[in-house]
Amino acid sequence: MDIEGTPASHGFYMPGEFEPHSQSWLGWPDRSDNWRNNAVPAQCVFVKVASAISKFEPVTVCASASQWSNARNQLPEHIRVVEMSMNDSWFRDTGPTFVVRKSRFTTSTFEGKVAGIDWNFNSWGGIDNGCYLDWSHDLLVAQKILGIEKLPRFSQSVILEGGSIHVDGEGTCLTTEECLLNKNRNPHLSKVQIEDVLKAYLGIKKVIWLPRGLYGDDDTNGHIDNLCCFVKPGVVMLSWTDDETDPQYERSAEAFSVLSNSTDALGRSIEIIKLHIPGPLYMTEEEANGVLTDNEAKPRLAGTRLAASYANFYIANGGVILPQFGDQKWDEEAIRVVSQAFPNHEVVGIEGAREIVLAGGNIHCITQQQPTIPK
Ligand code: KQY
Repeated sequence: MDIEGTPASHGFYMPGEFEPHSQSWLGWPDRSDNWRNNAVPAQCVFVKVASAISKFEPVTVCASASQWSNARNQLPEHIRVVEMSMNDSWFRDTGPTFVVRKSRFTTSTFEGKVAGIDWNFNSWGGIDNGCYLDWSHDLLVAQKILGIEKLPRFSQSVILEGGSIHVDGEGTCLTTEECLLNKNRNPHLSKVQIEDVLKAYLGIKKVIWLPRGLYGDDDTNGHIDNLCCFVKPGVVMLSWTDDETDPQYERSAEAFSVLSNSTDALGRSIEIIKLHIPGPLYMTEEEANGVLTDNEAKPRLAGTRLAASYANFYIANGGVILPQFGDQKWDEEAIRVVSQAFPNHEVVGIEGAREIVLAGGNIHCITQQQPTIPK
């Protein structure tokens, strides 16, 4: 059901990821010009991620027709597998942004307390700058998910990926100028106009703009979800490095400065928890050679610095699903820092998350939470 008006005008807002979910959605990777070795290693990691999340909440994995049987065979039985066409499997960005409301507005034309925003999408930058040339199936993913769940849909022509926003569910949104103000997304919109869209669609009151995302996150032009996230209202976990010679240092330091000089929508100052990045990690010759080269997808080059961060985790009901990169020191430190920040969650490290980074994202980017109906 398509709804006229904005989510906020019907009383909807986007809850924080740390609030309760009814389920989580993932796609199934298969394109061999982005996932090395015909996506076989990546599929193993997606199985690990989906299985880990399913210990905390129901999971649905969507796979294209040619991959449905393969996905079904690899995934545990309690995970639902649905056939769905897609160009790639980044459901944070192509899935709906779910919104909720606590009661029906008297002016609202329909019942229901959960709905979804179906943003426009251009493959992270369009024909000239994007990751692949045909995103026609991706454009329908959000609508299909909302159709399966029989949930109302708010369609929006503005290009926006879910990985470019984080909210605290209490009126504050975090994003980066590098992505949302990039001319390859919505060149016709000013910063104020973009803020107005975020307010009307996410039901927020304040946007905190960080200048840039993670160093090397060129696929997404600096998505916020690779740099930082809300642990809870008033507390942000920020990717960090102590190495001042690392180009990431300047980016993290400027984000730290903006956050520490900001208040949130409720006027609170923001507590910042530093989460040290791994590495630096680089794409090997063997990894780059495993990716099929064609004229459809962005080429992958050996020696490229990987946009790897632990902040790209998924918060499930009572669990945090955290990337691990085979960097013993920083992997262990990330488990320690995240466990301390989420004392009521079990932190589950996913070994082999490097496979997802090789294709340009991580665990948060491949997942999409569907919130429960609020009380
Ligand atoms: O960071 C994300 N939310 C998605 C990454 C997409 C990379 C496409 N190659």
